[in-house]
Amino acid sequence: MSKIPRDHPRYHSLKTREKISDAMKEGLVHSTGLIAHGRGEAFDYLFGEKTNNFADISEKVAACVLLLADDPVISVNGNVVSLSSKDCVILSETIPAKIEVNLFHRTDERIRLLTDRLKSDGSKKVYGLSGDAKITGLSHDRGICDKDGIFSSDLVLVPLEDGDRCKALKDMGKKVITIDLNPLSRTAKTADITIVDNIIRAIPNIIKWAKDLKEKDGEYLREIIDSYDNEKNLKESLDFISKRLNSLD
Ligand code: PTJ
Repeated sequence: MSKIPRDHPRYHSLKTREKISDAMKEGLVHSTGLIAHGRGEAFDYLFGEKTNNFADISEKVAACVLLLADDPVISVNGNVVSLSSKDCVILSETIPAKIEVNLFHRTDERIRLLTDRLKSDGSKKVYGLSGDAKITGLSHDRGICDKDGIFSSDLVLVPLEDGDRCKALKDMGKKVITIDLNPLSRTAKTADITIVDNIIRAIPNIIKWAKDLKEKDGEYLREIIDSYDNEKNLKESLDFISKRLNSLD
């Protein structure tokens, strides 16, 4: 039972820590996932723990790109499932998009546990277990994927990872959306659309935008996408941090 009092000023942050720590004890999250979470928390603190305007714009554009894709896949790891399993399932149904478990620290046991969690949260089909294809040019286990999932997709949503998979996916001709609180990460700089926001807030806001925009025609969505500049958006996120650090706000 949680000993965190509701009136603690850091209540939500501490509850989230507890959630991810429990998920590690259950075997869903890898121990290094806690370190990744800490890095995210530090950036979230600098961003005021809210969805800023630049993030809201990326979330709207992400919804448009997902709605226009032929075969989109939401790629999930231990951290993503432990924090946002239900939201990932709702997003996959809203678009619709496939969900695939893709792990850096890959074991059959973790894939099974994460698949079971997504299924108990409502997902009818989860990809990732067969691992019958390879992302070209990746030597580590994050390169193992499903032929009918990530391998044959045209768009992949890749939240919470800093590494070389984003570039490898782009080299295969896919579009990539990432959710990453660190605007300086390799993935943040390589993706087509970088959402600098906490996944806990980002996925519900993409769902909201997707519901709002679902009935619009392709031309309307393409105009929103064409007016977006990822590099400019990343720069705005960095300007936000530097202004905040200079103003002691
Ligand atoms: O589950 P596995 O085996 O695939 O392992 C996952 C690891 C831990 C390897 C994966 O999460 C990872 O690659 O971690 P990194 O390299 O530390 O990258 C994670 C990125 O996500 C960092 O840039 C963090 O700032 C960011 N991040 C962490 N928590 C959040 C976040 N971004 C948005 N929302 C968060 N809650």
